[in-house]
Amino acid sequence: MTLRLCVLYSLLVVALGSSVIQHKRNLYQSLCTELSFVCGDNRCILKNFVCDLDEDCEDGSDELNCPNDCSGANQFKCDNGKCLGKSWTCNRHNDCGDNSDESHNTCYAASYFG
Ligand SMILES: [Ca+2]
Ligand SMILES: [Ca+2]
Repeated sequence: MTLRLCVLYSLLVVALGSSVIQHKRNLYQSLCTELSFVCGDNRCILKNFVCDLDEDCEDGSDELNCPNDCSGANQFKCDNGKCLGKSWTCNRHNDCGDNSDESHNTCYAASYFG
């Protein structure tokens, strides 16, 4: 019985962990705060998800009126010129193709000097 509970618990931890690694989904907030962006349907998402090249509002309103030169606060420009949402950086996955989203400079230096 104890072993069984332990196995169940482990599965739960793995499931929760992978849902974090699986980027962001089901990200509508139950409460809108000053850190929220209000979508066209009046639901809220975190401001960090605005202009990150990924439609998080159902109507895509978080990706309207965004810079198209990769200069947005929630965007990251790879060394090879590719543009990513910032949430794709430092996730241990080479999303740029040249690994610049996972480089030491991107993931550590910025936090020391930024
Ligand atoms: Ca977005
Ligand atoms: Ca990445």
